[in-house]
Amino acid sequence: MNGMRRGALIVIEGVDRSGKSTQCKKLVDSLKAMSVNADLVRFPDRSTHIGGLIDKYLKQKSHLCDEAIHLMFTANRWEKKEEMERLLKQGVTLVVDRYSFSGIVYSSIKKNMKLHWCQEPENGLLRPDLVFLLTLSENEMAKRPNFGDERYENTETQEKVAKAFLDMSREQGDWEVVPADGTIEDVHKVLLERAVKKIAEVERKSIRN
Ligand code: ADP
Ligand code: 2DT
Ligand code: MG
Repeated sequence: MNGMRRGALIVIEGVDRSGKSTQCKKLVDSLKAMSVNADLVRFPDRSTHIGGLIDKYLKQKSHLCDEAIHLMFTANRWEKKEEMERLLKQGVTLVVDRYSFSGIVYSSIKKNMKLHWCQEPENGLLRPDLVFLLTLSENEMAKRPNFGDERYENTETQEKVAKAFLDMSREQGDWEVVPADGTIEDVHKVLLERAVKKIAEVERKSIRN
């Protein structure tokens, strides 16, 4: 085992259009350009069977009760756990576009969905080494391109989501709240610098559950 270095598990969270997908791709590209082994993971992963059901729900082509869709999003993470762990052990850093925190936040803002109930099935999944929370000012939120027509893509939900993410960030270690109003390059520079530091910091540590 001597000489084996593991990859880091780095998650990017935030409201819709905060730049998560843009930043995830750029981060993976820059890490690869620096010869760091890195890969992109996204949740929901719509390519699996469960992911297909989630896709239909998000596109408003199906109805599921709040509890059922919550557990499906969680199952979509559980079905990727083994593969993610294997990659991390092989030294691949995983940059993850949304994770359990989106799962907890988007469900727990719904009526009659308790935070604790939403958190429970996430326990035992791989614990990220670093979570970036991208935040937008109200002004910048209004300037970003229009919402699509998926479920949750409306101002009222997004305001609740933004607040719930911030509340969550106050309770956790390993979170970096990154104001994401700046240019794509400015935000990228901040994320890359912190990610590189974290990758070096955890490479000899064990993977956390
Ligand atoms: P998310 O994945 O968080 O929903 P995206 O990365 O898809 O966000 O970005 C949403 C939209 O905003 C895209 O059109 C993208 O090009 C644009 N965008 C992303 N980052 C910035 C930025 N820093 N400044 C201005 N526009 C941005
Ligand atoms: P994007 O594919 O544009 O990121 O939108 N969601 C996501 C949940 O409700 N629970 C989850 O566990 C996850 C990962 C947020 C995906 C939408 O799905 C929501 C927006
Ligand atoms: Mg996205």
